[in-house]
Amino acid sequence: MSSFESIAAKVRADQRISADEALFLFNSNDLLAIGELAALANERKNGKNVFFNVNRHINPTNICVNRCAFCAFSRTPGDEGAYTLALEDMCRKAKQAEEEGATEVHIVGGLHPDLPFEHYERVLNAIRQVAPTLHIKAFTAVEIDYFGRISGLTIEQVFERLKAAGLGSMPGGGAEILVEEVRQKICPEKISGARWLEIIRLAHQAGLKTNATMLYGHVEGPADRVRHMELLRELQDRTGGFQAFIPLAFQPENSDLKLNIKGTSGLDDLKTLAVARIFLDNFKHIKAYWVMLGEKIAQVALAFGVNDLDGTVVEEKIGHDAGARSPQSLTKEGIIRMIGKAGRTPVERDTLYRPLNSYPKDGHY
Ligand code: V47
Ligand code: SF4
Repeated sequence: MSSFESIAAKVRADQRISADEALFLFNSNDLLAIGELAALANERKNGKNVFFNVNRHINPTNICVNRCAFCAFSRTPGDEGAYTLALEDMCRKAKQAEEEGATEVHIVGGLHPDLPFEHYERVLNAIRQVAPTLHIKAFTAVEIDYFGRISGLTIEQVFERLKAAGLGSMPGGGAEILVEEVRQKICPEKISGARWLEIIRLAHQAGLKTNATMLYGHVEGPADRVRHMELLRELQDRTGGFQAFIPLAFQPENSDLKLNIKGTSGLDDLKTLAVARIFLDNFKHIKAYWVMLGEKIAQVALAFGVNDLDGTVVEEKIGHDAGARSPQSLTKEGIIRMIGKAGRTPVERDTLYRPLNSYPKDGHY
């Protein structure tokens, strides 16, 4: 039988908690006590430092053959609002980002029915040429699996080719909830949870760092969230290739998931981040993605075990097409102020978490 005290004793002694214990925390309403433990676990790993980066998102196309039920971003060819960016447009966005001080471009998009694998190599090569200082973090495991299918290449070969074209690391999307019964309800066309884990394992084997996300606040229950995180923790024990864990709060507008919900509660957001921080003892970074959480919850999350606020983003479509109320973009100064006002030390990082600039914790924000 779990009790809060026995779990707290483990966390204080820097010991791993079990899946049952994580579930116990999810089922508890003592948010402040959970938050305090998460803050302890985080401080041990990261001190007072909170990371952010200056980045820019580019979504090359919203045309997608999968049409996941939760996704308000995707379109079928011919639908109103369907788009595919020209190579020149992507290059212009990347170059402008570099000129404005970005260090990373984050590229993810739909699974386009007609574009060949070579198109994606061309995108990476072209961006690398016009904006050579940008780190290219691109393509979810779902896209990588698709590239394998449309090209006939093995996943190992896909990674070799993309790395040769300039791929630096991968984001953590497409994980959703890795439990099959949940996937069948929210994204039946998408690769299985087991396949997502396999592609990520191969990415790590190819020397690419990745993140891991978790889409929560829809049909899943606490046990599904815990199982999801347990699968990630097991893979991280084997590869060490994950950088950050990023819970994504489901935005319910304009999606085909007809749930009578207005979105996640602030309490659930904070508890999810805190339990993740405690349970995922082999992940260094827990990221509060302000786009889905809103700036205020993301800031409060810094007292609940979070040590990363993502970045400036600049142009966000996936959450905003689904009704996210956050701005499309934050300035670097705005992020520094959010972190500084929470009593933490803002640290600008590059994609691989090397510190670039840090700002005083008690500066006048
Ligand atoms: O995989 C789609 C999610 C993901 C909705 O790795 C939705 O640094 C909420 O993975 N409500 C893509 N979420 C975005 C993503 C990401 C974002 C920021 C940083 C990183 C990183 C990764 O967006 C998808 C899906 O899970 N998503 N629709 C929605 N309605
Ligand atoms: Fe396509 Fe990704 Fe949207 Fe699913 S979540 S429909 S795979 S763009």
